[in-house]
Amino acid sequence: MSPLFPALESPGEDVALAFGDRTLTYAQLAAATGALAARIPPGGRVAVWATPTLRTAVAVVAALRAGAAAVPLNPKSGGKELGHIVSDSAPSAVLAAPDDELPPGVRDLPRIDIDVEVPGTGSSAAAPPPSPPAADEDPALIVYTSGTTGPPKGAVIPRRAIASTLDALAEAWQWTADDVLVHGLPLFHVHGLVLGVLGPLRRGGCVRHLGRFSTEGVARELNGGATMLFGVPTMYHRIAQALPGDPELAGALGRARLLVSGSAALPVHDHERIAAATGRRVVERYGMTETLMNTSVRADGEARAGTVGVPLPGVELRLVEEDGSPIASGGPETVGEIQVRGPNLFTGYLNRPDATRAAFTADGWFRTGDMAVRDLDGYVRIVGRKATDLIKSGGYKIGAGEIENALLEHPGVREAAVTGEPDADLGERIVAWVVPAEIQAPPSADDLADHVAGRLAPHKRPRVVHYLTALPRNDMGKIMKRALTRD
Ligand code: MCA
Ligand code: AMP
Repeated sequence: MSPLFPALESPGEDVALAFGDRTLTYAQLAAATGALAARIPPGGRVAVWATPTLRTAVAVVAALRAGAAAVPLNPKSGGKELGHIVSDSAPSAVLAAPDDELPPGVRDLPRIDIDVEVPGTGSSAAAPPPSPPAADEDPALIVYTSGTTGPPKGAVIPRRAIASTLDALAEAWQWTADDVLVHGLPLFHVHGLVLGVLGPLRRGGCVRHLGRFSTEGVARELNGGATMLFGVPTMYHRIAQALPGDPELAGALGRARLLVSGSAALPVHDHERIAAATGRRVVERYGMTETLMNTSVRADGEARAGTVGVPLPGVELRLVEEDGSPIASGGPETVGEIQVRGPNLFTGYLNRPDATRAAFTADGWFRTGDMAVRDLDGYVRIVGRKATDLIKSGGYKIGAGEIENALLEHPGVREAAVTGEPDADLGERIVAWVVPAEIQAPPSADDLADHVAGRLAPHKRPRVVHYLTALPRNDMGKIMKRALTRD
């Protein structure tokens, strides 16, 4: 296929990546990724120890230039989660910075040190042509995503999907090489990595990564020439909270060309508070790991609070009834499940033909599990999810089942159920309902949070723990989550 990053073919001196004061021009990026790509076995899979750093961005681009698929690993994942991802994806090597300390399991993989300091930008600029050349359908990324039960599944994202979603967003957002994007998102998920790093590089523009999200960092970069901001609703909530006492932040946001929110619903209250303080309306877009981006409010469209806009170019979207039949002419009162079809879709879950089959209809529509209505002019409004066992917290998708399983592995837990409840900052917070093994000596909430954080990931830890003497169950023995109340 044509290169994913045309600007790396004849690279110039414009800045491509900035992480704090570490920057790389396109010429330097071409040299660094060219040299690294030559050390990556083409065609297979390589893991990337995905810290929010310049090195991770270089590693992923190098893997793509080598024709390999990158498997980003969250460095904060616990042993159980990392162990599953490494054994499921079986990477031939791990790309990591020389000073990264890798945990057991990851440490045992052959290691390729990521070097971003490549002397000279001439002869090593071009990556060696992969053999055979990477094709459109070849996997580019394997990104692990939670389901309602069981361990996370690896979504196989082909090169074609990345190219098509980024080009569709460019059209919808009038996104060009002149744009400078600022964000502080993690680089092991689609939002921060595909949209936030590969997006600017495909356009030949620039990304400035904050390392860690802060309203100060956002204000500094937008006041210093950045034109776009990407964030999850938790970040916009924190911005909305800070705005009343921070005129510099309000001025910075007012100056931006585009403020984009995604990964979860942006509360209307935060949308309106930001609009009132800055004169700018946040644009929402809707996507999934499996589908990349499906809809967005367009840069030249109306940013209506509570809507995720219209289908992106090339994306077919329909709402269906519970029995799967399409809703022909809906309207703002008719709720249906969103199904999508198009070149933005993944090819399937790694090693999970059963889950892949279940995710698609016979004629190739992907079942998102998101429930929505359509305004009369086609704007999509997401109103909920089919599965109550999927929790979105801080923009991360978390399956109740994987946390329940982790809790049950704690010796002090006899029974466990996990739910999500509304949280002004995180959207939803994880709540654990636990029947202790010894009612008189229950494990503490901190102990249970540490246990889950250490096995899975810190963002999957319960924020609230309720202790019960028994879980409410129906006649079949199934836990009735809707009946959960404090003892
Ligand atoms: C606290 N911490 C702990 C524990 N308690 N660590 C271990 N064990 C514990 N018991 C640590 C955390 O690791 C973290 O460390 C710090 O305390 C604070 O954690 P927390 O409160 O959880 O988070 P936060 O720092 O307040 O983060 C909020 C956030 C974050 C920045 C909004 O949730 C975030 O980055 N979200 C982005 C999610 C995302 O990218 N989703 C995209 C999915 P430390 O301080 O060291 O960090 S892709 C997707 O959804 C689709 C495609 C789409 O549409 O985009
Ligand atoms: P993930 O599996 O982490 O990629 O999360 C995908 C899910 O995030 C979708 O199925 C939606 O439920 C949710 N999502 C993403 N963007 C939005 C948005 N703008 N509004 C509401 N929900 C969203």
